[in-house]
This record gives sequence, C-alpha cells and structure tokens, in this order.
Amino acid sequence: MKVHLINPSSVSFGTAVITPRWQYVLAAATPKSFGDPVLVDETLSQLRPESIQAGDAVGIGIHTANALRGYEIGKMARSRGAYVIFGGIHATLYPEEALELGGAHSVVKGDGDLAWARVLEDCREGAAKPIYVGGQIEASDFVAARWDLIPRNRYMWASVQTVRGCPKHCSFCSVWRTDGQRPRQRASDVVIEEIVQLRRLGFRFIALADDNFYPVTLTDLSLATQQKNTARLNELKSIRAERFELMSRLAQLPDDMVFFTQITMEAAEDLEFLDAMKAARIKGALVGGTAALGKNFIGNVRQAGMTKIEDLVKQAMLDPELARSLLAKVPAKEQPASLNVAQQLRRLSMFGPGNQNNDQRRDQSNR
Ligand code: B12
Ligand code: SF4
Repeated sequence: MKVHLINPSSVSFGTAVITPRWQYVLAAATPKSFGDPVLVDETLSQLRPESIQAGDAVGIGIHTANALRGYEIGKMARSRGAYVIFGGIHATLYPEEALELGGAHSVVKGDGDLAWARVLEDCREGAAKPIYVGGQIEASDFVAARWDLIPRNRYMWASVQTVRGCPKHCSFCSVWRTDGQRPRQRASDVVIEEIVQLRRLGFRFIALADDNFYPVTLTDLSLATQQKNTARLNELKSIRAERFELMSRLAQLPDDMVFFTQITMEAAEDLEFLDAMKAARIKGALVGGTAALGKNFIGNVRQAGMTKIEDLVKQAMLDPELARSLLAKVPAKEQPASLNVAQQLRRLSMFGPGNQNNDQRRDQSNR
C-alpha cells in the first residue's frame, strides 16, 4: 500500500512561495512500515491520476479555498480503488462535506500528528472509520516535519510551527474553533532543530506558521494582576517566558536567517517583545487590523471619508501624522491606540527605516 499526501490546487506554477507544512508533518507521522509517502503539491504541478493504484491510501489536506479541487481528487482516487482520507482545517469544520462530495472513506478532525498512523493501520486492515477525532494534542506530541522529503529549489520559504491555538476569538476566524484558545507552544529545542536542518538544505527564509506568535499581551498580564489571579498570572508569565526563550535562541542563529510570522496589533505596544522580535530577525508580521481598531471604528472611519480600513492602517504605518489628521473627524474616545503603535513600529524599524522621512530613505537607498 503506497501512501500519497496531496495538497490540492487548481493551478500549478512550477514553483511556490511557502511549503505546505502539513504534508511534511504527516510524512513524519507515517509509520515506517508504509515506506516514504509520495508528496504531491499541486501548487507546483498537477497530480497524475495514473500514479494512484487500487489499495493505496490517499491523504488530502484542505482549507476552504482549495476544498473543491480536493473533492475532485478524492472522487478520482476512490474511483481508482484507493482509500481516501481528508484532513485539514476545512475538513475539520465540515467533515460530512468530504464524505458526501469528496469520495472520502475517512475524515480526520483536528490534529493529524497522532491520528494519521491509526487511520493507515485501519485502512491496511480494511476497517477504516468515517470519522477520526485528532483533537488538539499537546505541543510535546507535535511531530517534527520530514524536511528530507522536500523537492529542491521549488519553494522560497519553508514553514516551521512554534505555537498552535490563539487566545482571541475574532468572529471571522476559524482558528480559535479548530486549534483552540489555549496556546500550545513547542519547546524551543525542537523548533531550532528543524530550522537548522532547513538551513542546511539551503533555506534562509522561514515562515513561522503560527496562529498567533504573540499569545500573551500586556493587557492580559495587567488584568490577571488586577484580579489577583496568581495562578493565571503565573501561567501567562510562563507562556511569555517561553516566547522570549525561543526568540533568544533564534537570535543566536546565523544572521542570514530571516523570519516572518503572525501577531496581533497589541504586540506593537509591547516594546520588550518587539525588541526581542527584532533581535530574532523576525522581520515581517501579518497583523489583523480590525481586531485592534475596535468595533465601532470602521463605521466612524467610513464616515470620516475613508473607504477602506486598510487605507487607514497603511497610512498609519507610512505616515502617522496624516493618519492623525484624518482621524481628527473621529470622536476622541473612538480613536485607536494604533497611531501610537505605528510610531513605535517605525521607531524600532521592524517594517522599514526608523525615524526618517521618505526623502531621507530615498537618499540612503540611492547611495
Ligand atoms: C502559515 C499560514 C499561512 C501562510 C503559509 C501558507 C502555506 N503555504 O502553508 C500564508 C501567510 C502564506 C497564508 C496564506 C493564506 N492563508 Co493561511 N494560514 C497559515 C496558518 C497560520 C498555519 C498553517 C500551517 O502551516 N499550520 C501547520 C500545519 C502543520 O497545520 P495544519 O495545516 O492545520 O495541519 C494539521 C491538521 O489540520 C491536520 N491535517 C492537515 N491536512 C491534513 C490532511 C490529512 C489527510 C490528515 C489526516 C490531516 C491533515 O494535520 C496537520 C498536523 O496536525 C493557518 C492557521 C491554521 N491553524 O491552520 C492559516 C490559515 C490556513 N490560512 C487561512 C487563510 C484564509 C489564508 C489565505 C486565504 C489568506 C488570504 N486572504 O490571502 C491565504 C491562502 C494561501 C493559500 N493559497 O493557501 C485560513 C483558512 C481558513 C479556512 N477556513 O480555510 C487559516 C486557517 C487562518 C484563519 N485565520 O482562519 N497562510
Ligand atoms: S487573533 Fe488572529 S488567529 Fe487569533 S482568533 Fe483573531 S484572527 Fe484568528
């Protein structure tokens, strides 16, 4: 029985930006008795149906955007006599869809690290169940990815996960439902080992594929202090200490390494954390704007004449003075802390040169 792990995509480019980490994690979770799985990432090249034989096991990972292509592959693989197993964030949220529309024999809900071996053994015995609950396993059970299987020179960035789960609960986001609100942080040793392995393979750019790299905010700490909730305070402090420990280890890696990750805007008020990120060469961070700017803020900004909240955030990053003048029309109590935040980001030059105007920046880049 050959094992296939397929990352569906309707379009293929021959080259891709970031590795689909789930494939390398499930490859590592595949028991040795099944041999090395065959990895097909359709963002690189399309799956060849004839590569799938009767009796093979075909694992397909889907998020919402590639679910339909995943279902096409599932039906095709089943028609060729293979066992079809779906997993990933979309299959976790809508398992019945993969069973009804994707030709699935089985769906794994949640983390695949431990459940995958169970599913394969059951397929081998012809006793696959429709649903497996992978759940939210402890960080110590996260499986390190098998980077030895990566095709050379096809990806620009590799992806390493340091934490799963996010304490927030943004209404539009699936993460806190699927990965939970308790941050499950991997020990820094295993994270560094993976990064060192990837560097030896030639990678210099690493995406820290985390739901939220900044799981404890200064507000969380001060609330726990005000509530005199010592247990909570200690728990938060320990999560935070582990983040700093990881960042200090990243900072010791060769200085040609570059990282990016995902944080909430509140990180920008935490200068100690920003300094540590900078030292760790985490040079980019995706930030959700709406969460930081508050519920009524979007409406107020629209009234103030801006069509898109993104415009304001962009302006705040590039030119806090302009953003402040635009905000003059918004009642003071509704104005976000983000202007202050933007200044801090600029000062720390995380996203570009520090306290310089555009002319100074241009002068420097012409030298
Ligand atoms: C890193 C990341 C990115 C990176 C890198 C993406 C990449 N190529 O890997 C970047 C920044 C580029 C990105 C972009 C986007 N992302 Co993104 N991303 C993530 C993030 C934070 C981590 C993904 C990851 O690598 N996790 C680590 C791996 C190991 O975990 P995993 O994929 O969940 O896999 C585990 C299980 O799900 C399961 N599993 C997965 N597949 C399979 C298959 C089988 C057979 C089995 C048994 C088990 C199994 O086992 C795995 C191990 O436990 C997730 C959040 C999340 N929690 O998933 C969002 C997330 C996947 N992204 C999301 C979105 C919306 C996007 C974008 C569409 C954003 C945009 N508007 O442009 C784009 C789409 C890019 C694309 N074409 O795929 C959403 C998807 C929502 C949904 N319902 O599908 C998520 C869930 C974030 C969210 N806030 O809701 N993303
Ligand atoms: S902070 Fe980010 S990951 Fe966390 S719930 Fe909100 S959008 Fe999702």
